[in-house]
Amino acid sequence: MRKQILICTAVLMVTSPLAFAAGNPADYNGDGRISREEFQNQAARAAFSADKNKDGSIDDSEMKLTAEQRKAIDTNGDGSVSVEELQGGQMDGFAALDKNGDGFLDPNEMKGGN
Ligand SMILES: [Ca+2]
Ligand SMILES: [Ca+2]
Ligand SMILES: [Ca+2]
Repeated sequence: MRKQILICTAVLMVTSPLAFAAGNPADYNGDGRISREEFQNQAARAAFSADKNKDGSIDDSEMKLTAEQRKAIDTNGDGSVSVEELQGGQMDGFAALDKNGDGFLDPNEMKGGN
């Protein structure tokens, strides 16, 4: 269940409709797959841009998270979601999405399909 929440968040952050408008900008080398490094890059950019007031944490006005999502991402349990925790949550999502474990997300894996 916890995994599912993180996957949703990760997919939401990294594969937003905007990201897919002109191919996928996360795919920097254009090989049609997202490597772990490419995903991490995009996750970092997404997390930093989500923190609009640049205070290092993501509050409710900056990203709509359910109480469950917030709890799952807040790994140190201090009640706030930091930029680092958000990135960490997304990388958990990468691991879960990479079904064949080859370190790349192919288009099917990105869609969260089987
Ligand atoms: Ca790539
Ligand atoms: Ca903030
Ligand atoms: Ca925290």
